[in-house]
Amino acid sequence: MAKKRSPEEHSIDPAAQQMIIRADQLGISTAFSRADDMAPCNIGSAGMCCKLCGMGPCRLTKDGQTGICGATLDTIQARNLIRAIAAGAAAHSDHGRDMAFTLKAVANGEAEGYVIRDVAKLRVVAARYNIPIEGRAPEEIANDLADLYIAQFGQQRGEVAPAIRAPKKRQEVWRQHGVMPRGVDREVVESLHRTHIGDDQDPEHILEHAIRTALSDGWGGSMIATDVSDILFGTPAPVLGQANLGVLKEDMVNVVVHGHEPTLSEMIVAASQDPEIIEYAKAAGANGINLSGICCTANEILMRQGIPAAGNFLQQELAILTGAVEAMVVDVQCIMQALVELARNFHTEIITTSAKVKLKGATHIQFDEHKALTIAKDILRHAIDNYKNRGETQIPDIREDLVPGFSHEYISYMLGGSYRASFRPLNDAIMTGRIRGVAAVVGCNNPRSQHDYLHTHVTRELLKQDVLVVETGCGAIASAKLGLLLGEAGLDQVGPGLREICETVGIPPVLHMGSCVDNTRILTVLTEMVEEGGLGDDIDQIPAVGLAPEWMSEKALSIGTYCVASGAYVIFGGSSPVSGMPDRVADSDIVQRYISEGWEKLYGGKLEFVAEPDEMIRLTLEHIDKKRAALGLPEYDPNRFGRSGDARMLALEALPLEERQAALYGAPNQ
Ligand code: SF4
Ligand code: MSK
Repeated sequence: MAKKRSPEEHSIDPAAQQMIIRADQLGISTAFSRADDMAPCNIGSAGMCCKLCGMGPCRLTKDGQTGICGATLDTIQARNLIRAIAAGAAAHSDHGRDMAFTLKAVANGEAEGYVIRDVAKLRVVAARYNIPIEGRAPEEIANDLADLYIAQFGQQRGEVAPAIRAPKKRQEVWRQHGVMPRGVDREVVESLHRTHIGDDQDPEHILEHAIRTALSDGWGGSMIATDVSDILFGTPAPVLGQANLGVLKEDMVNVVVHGHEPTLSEMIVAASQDPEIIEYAKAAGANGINLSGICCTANEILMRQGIPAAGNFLQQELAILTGAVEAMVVDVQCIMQALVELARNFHTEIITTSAKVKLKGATHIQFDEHKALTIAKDILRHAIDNYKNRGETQIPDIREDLVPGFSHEYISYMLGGSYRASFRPLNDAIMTGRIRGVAAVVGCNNPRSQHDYLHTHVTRELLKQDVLVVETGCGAIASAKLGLLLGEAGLDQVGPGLREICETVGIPPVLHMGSCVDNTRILTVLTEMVEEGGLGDDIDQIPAVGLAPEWMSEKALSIGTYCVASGAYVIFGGSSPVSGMPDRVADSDIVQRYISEGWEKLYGGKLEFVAEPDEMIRLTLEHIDKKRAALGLPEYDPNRFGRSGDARMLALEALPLEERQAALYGAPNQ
């Protein structure tokens, strides 16, 4: 049995620590305590177990050993990996499919309560696919775009449409290696087919299709999900929000939305503002309804509506432990089955809403986009009716402000203004060395490591090194809780050149770009940086790295792989699902080496698993500097910058008047 860790070892977040202590006092298990109780299987976690058929499971723990069918260790590892990637791609893409069907329903006036909020984005996106836009109503354009997007899932031949938005050279790389995705469902199905007993048994060939499957997610299903969410609910722009369990309110009906799809949560936001519902809450003795989010549903409504985030993945149970949550409304992905059992200790009602996700013991209120507002109100009434059942509460008085909402459209606008929106200033800042490079620090929490520590440690250290950080998913919420997503609070922690840029543009040093499907926004930023010029002609030349320090989901593996296929160096923390045990079984890390060195030769990007956070930081900086050198950019030198902007003004203000004037205007003439 693994060692029992203290609350401080479980999480760096004091709000989380308080609830972990409460769970302990009440004798309730959480993912933290269960992770202590359950040591991971070292054979399975190294990718050395196959259970694809009834002759197995086969565990390959000796040199030269094969499965009963003769499968070698590298084949088994490659099959395990591609299956995980396919599941991740399927989850993201099914989300995208549902969004596309909602767009279709809205375009045809069949979706109660929804409107097309961002007509400008609709027109821009439709025009990319040559859908006529001039002189047409938004609904007509939306109908055509919805048809095109719905078709991407079942398309059998050709290329998924959003792939034309990648840099030209990148598209050629994909065509040349035969990994351009044809249709989303086709690539996922083929992954499952190829890994059935007796099919594809050449690991490199299997992993080639893993690339194609992941690309069908990043440049397919996920990109569709992000586009449609923006069109229907508005493209994010900076907004003030709050994060952590302290956003729950003692005197209000607390409804926590959790999962991923914004379709229902956006309607719950609208319904919570309905005077009739507010009145209903007041009649129940509450001061109103307090909505908050967990995981990526939190990110969706936080970045568009400023609705607070109660926490990230590992805080879903902790929110219930406050005793103050009347209803936790879940849709799809990252929802722990433990919620129902945990909620039995309190009054919290767990409400499932997706036709795809039911939990035994939860209340199911089926979501239907055709009558979304009615369903949202129904859910809120359930929560309000439950308010009277609330018992003793303990809400940590801990929350932090943040500014999320940095879509690629907004980044381009903030850098160049309305009339000359552009990535030029960002490219220039990298080219001069004010910004050393860019890191995307994204992904989940994992109770095997200290909650939020790896995310925030890596982020803070990179900021000190003048690396601009963009974040999504649960990682973004981790940084938010630490104050890094708030300009003034974060700027004293960043390097001198980056600080100048943040002060000049007026941005926090960490940009919150959305939920986990929104990693496609990062692909778009990288593409626009390439198109802007000065940083090479493909994504693999940009001084940029992707990191998922606390990953746990299969979706993270799909994201990591599509970023590699797009040319990025991607570093995952924690353990590698294909590590093998080289100390016990020679060459059992063939697959691990292939997805690094092999993929780099083919795609310019590589996927590596690095457990040690300081090593992650070292590798990131080394890669950024290598890419800078290859582009012929000046070597990074922190001493060249930092003498302008707000910091300089503060230093000047501290000087006596004469010295200040001399510094500003030169010494007076004698
Ligand atoms: Fe064993 Fe081969 Fe069956 Fe896998 S497919 S369980 S290695 S016999
Ligand atoms: S919710 S996939 S834990 S980021 Fe998107 Fe968070 Fe990872 Fe789920």
